[in-house]
This record gives sequence, C-alpha cells and structure tokens, in this order.
Amino acid sequence: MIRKFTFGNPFPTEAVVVSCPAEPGELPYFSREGGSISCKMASGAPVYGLGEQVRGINKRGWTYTSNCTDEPNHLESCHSLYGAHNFLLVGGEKPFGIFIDYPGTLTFDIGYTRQDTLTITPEDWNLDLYLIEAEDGTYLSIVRQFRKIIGRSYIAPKWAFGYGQSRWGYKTQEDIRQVAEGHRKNGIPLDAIYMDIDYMERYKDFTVSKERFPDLPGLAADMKQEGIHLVPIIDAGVKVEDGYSVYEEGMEKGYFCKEADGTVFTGAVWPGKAHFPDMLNPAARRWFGMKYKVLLDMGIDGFWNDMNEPAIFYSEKRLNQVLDQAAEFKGKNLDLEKTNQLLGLFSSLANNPEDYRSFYHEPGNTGERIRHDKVHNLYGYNMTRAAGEAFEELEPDKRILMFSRSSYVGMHRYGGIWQGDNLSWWSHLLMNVKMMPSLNMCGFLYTGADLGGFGADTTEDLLLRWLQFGIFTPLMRNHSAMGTREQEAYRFSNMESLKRIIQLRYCLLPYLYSEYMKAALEDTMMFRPLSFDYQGDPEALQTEDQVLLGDGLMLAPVYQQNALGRYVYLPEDMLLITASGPDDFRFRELKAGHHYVEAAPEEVIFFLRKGHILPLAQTAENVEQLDETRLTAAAYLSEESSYLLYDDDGISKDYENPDNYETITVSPDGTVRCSGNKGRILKAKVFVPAED
Ligand code: MIG
Repeated sequence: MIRKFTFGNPFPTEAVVVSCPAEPGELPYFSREGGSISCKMASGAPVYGLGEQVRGINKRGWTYTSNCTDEPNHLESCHSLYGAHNFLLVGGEKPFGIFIDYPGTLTFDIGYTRQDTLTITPEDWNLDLYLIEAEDGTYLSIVRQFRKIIGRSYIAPKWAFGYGQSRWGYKTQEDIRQVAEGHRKNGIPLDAIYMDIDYMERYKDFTVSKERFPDLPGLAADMKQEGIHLVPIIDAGVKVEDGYSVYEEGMEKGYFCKEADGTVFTGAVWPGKAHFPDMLNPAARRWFGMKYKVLLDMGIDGFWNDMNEPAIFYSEKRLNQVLDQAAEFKGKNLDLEKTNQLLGLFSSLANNPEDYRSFYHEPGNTGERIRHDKVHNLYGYNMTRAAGEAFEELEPDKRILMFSRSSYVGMHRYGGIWQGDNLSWWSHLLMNVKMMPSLNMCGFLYTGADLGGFGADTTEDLLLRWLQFGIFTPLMRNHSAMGTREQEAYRFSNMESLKRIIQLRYCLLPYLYSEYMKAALEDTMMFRPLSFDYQGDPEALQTEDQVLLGDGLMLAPVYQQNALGRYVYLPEDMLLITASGPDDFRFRELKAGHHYVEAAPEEVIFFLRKGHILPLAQTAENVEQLDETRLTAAAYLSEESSYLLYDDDGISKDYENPDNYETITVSPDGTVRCSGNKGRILKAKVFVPAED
C-alpha cells in the first residue's frame, strides 16, 4: 500500500508518473521536530536504498546527502555522489519504504548521530513524501510498488549488453580504429567504442573536430561493419563562442540559465566559459534534445551524458573575486594558516554552492523562476530526459543507448547511469558490487562502473578481477582517465585470461538479457541483496560482498589483491560454477553454510541456486554474431523445473509481444524442451542435488 503526504508547495519533479492522492493528517512512523522527521530503527534491522551512494548495501551507520556532486574520489568519508535517489527501505518487524520527492539538498542520517535513529532533513518542507508498506511482508514487494509509481525503467538496445571500450584520451579517428583493431586482431569481443570529449571541436557539444575526425559518418559505418557501435559523450555546458550555432541559438531564444538580474550565467567547464541550457524548461529541453540529431544522422546510436550535476570548474564572478583576494597574498610571508587560506581560495572555485544559488530556471512558460539550488538534483535528469524525449520523436521505433552521470529518480525512464569517476582501487571494485542492488531498487537497471577503474593506474590483476564481476553488469565498459596507465585488455601480459573472461560475458547473455528485461517489464530487481530472498536469515542479512542476480544466480566476486579464493556464505545448497573462459565451466555442489572457495586469478566463481536453470550460449565476437538458437541449460534440480527466457530483436520496442517469451523446461533425467517457435536446440547439463 502506498500513502502520499504533501508538505508545502512541492516542485513538480515528475519522478512519479502514477497519480496518487495525498492524505490529510499526520505522518505515521515518524515524529516531526524542527525541520526534520525521525523514527527509531529496530536493533539489527537493515536500511536499504539511496541508489548511487558510498558505503554498504545496508546503509546504517552513516549520514548521506542527496546533492548531485562531481565527486572524484568516492571515499568512504564522503556523503554525496552524482545521483539523488531518495528512496529508503527500512527493515524491521513491519518493513516500509519511504520516497522523498524533493529536488533540493536532503540529508539522511541513518544511525550516525544516534545509532537507533533515522533522521531525514530537507532544506525546506516543500515536498511529497510516499510511504510504502509491504503487501506480503517482503522487501521486494515494497520495491516493486515503488517502482510501479515511478514508471518503467529504461531499456537499452541489446548490443549495449556487449563489451565496450572507452578511454579519455582517444583523440583521433585513427585512435578509434586502433582500438577496434587491437580487439579484433587479438580475438577480444567488442560491441562499442566510446568517444570522450576530444572528438569535439574545442569541446563544443554537437560538433565534430574536422582535423581529428574528418569523416565520422565513414568511421561509424566502417565500425558497424565490424559490429562496433561508436558512443560519443555529450557535456552539459555549452561553449560561449561567437559563430557556434548552439551557443547563438540558445542566446537568441533565451534558453540558458540566467542570474537574478537577467544576465546569462557563465560557468567554466571543458571549453572554458560556458552557459547551461535550462533543462527544466520544456522548450529549452526540446531544443537541446533535438540537437542529438546531428550525431544520429552520422550513424551514431548511443550517447553518454556527462558533467550534468552540473559540474562547474568556476564561475566568472567567483574567479575574479578569488584572483583579487589571492593578489593580496603577494609578497607576504605565508605561514601555515595563510598558505591554507590561499589554497582554500582556489579549491573553493569548483562546484561552489554559492554559484548554484546564483542562477535560475524557468520551468514553465509562465516566466516564473526558481533558483537553481532548490532544484539542483533535477538537472542531469532533465538533460537525459531532453535526449530521451527527442529520441522518442526522432527514432520512435528504435532503442538508442543513453546513460548519464548525474541522475534523480525519474531519470531511470530515459537512460541508465554509469557509476562515475571511481579509482583503480580494489575497494572500488567492492563498491561497484554494493551499488548494484541499491541502484536497482531505485529503478536504475542499466548500470555499471568503469571497469579497471577510472582514475589512478590499474594493474592487470585488478582489471581481471573487475572484469570477472563486470561480465554480470548490464553496462560492461572498461574506461580510464587521461594520464593513467592504458588499460585496454590487449595491453597486458595476462591478455589471454582477460579475453577469455570477456568471452564468457557473451555466453551469459541469454540469461543476463532475459533477467534485465524481466526486471524492467515487471518493475523488479535484477541485483538483490541476499536478505531479499532469504529474509530472516541473519547471516544473509550480514552478507555485503555477495549479491543475487536474477532468477537463479548468486555472485561472490573476488575483490582482494593476491587472493586465490574467498569465503562464501551459502544460505542453501548451491551449485558452484567455476569458469575461466567460454569452453571451461566446472560444476560442484556445495552444501549450505560457509566455505572457502578457491578461484585462481583467471577463474570466476558464481553459484546456481537449487531448482534453477542457467541457459548458456557459445561465445561470439559481438552481440550481433551471438547464436542463441543453440543453448546449453545448466540445471541444479531434483524435480522438473523451468526457466523463462526472454528474447527479442534487441532494437525495436515490441516488448509486450508474447513471442518474446519461451519456457525452458529441464528434468532431472536430462530431458530438456523449449516452448515457442524459434527453433532452439537445447542441451542440458543437469546436476541433481545429493540427498542430505
Ligand atoms: O571531469 O570527459 O566522469 O568519464 O572521461 C572529467 C572526461 C570529465 C568526467 C567523466 C569521465 C570522462 C571525463 N569527464
């Protein structure tokens, strides 16, 4: 059951798409004091949610702030990342969900100030609050009800489930061809190459550098011949430059955010001085979205939206103030305090809250304005919505790949997200694991982290272990920052192992795609904490480094350097699958309980649950080449069981077609059959659980 409570005069974020009348009267569960609401958390009860955030799957014991931020370190001590996903699931005797639909800064103190108390504090009380009670006592029913009111999650084209290679540093079309060649020559599968900011002419959105990419349509066509899609980046800020049509049109039509006195706000990002399109204004949004056509017309069919918190390196005004203040230090003897003051001046330039308070949006066509900081968390959402709405208009029957850095609940309908600028740290591999279920709760299904790590130098063992987790995430992209060690799979002495793991991804695709599509179409979660399926099992509740994936899998990634295995907790008997490549699957039954499971550097380990079936394909060079008519169904069962396979053409939007569903049925004696008329030929590999 969902109950809505409205306070003050909320800004219409359009996060919720189902109309839901607000209740009069007191808010249950919570007490309100000053500007906060609080409730007690039962001892040991988990609190889940918040999507893209630091720390555990269970969020208890820290304080988190929804304030979309370009946060380059993702340290345990930070409070905000790029997204604002204000949904929590509070466990206990009577679990409930809470969604605070509020576009400004919002703090969730989850047992930080007082261990047993949850306190939620918005900057003001103009908001809608949704309380969701479990229908059948399960955590999943809370999530599903929430997901139902926020609308169906974005569905990516199937090719976007293949392996992608990216780097901030590919500068020319020759560089792109070399990346393709590096993969193809070495037999490493590849479906996408990402183009970072250097493809543009002086970092201007919707332009292509004539010197470095003289023929993008030709390049895109050649790549497509090899089954590779090019995916360019789009930045939020529009360069200020006379003669640049996007800038000039935006100025003419008044589509950029303005300061209080009506002058257009200037902040600096990559291209230097830039203006920020008013993504909250429907006319400006449509205008910006339609610009993607320039690239669609060149044969591009995927994009990533960056810097849309929006990140601001500095504002013109503040920079001048800081330079004046800094000049006062000239010729002085700077002691520690003075040195820190000087350094502080410069470090205060980027993403300064004062800058976010100095410009406005015009969300309606009424001329009424709202100050940016009050709706800050909606900017990235609406940039991606701009693109999504335009794609709907320009390419109504085709899925376009889209994922964003910044997001708010609601954006999940228009695109996925990548998990931002992580570092090549082992701890960030674990963070990637933990973020998956939290993001799924909030509707973000198409997601993944920069595999191998974005900042800092990766190592070949880290990349290998990270890929061993990345083969399970919908977005599987290797990305790294300028200046760091090159990290394409073919750069390393363990290339053969890396390649074999990437090949494994393609074997798993029938399962991964089915689970993704079912999660999207049924408002459910592809990645779940163990406690969702084993509610009431205290050890499952405490397990933070294993996750359930779809119908029948449990993942237990190795995330420590030099480890040759790991401890795994099995809530029930499971079938251990150890694989080093597409032709090497080994199976072993393990009893419920704790085990040390070996995993040599080149081996990934994961588990098939009792009564479940895992369809596996032969590997392929790319998604298009994948032959899904021949499948092997690995099964762990003692009585006949079935698996619901979803498949479609991967590009059009006929999701509801019943032909997309087939049932694979496997018996303990090894017979296997498949409903539907797609002519699949199945083999079964059945493991019958031993009697206790
Ligand atoms: O602040 O476009 O998160 O993926 O490579 C750097 C350059 C701007 C941040 C993105 C990252 C991308 C980078 N961008």
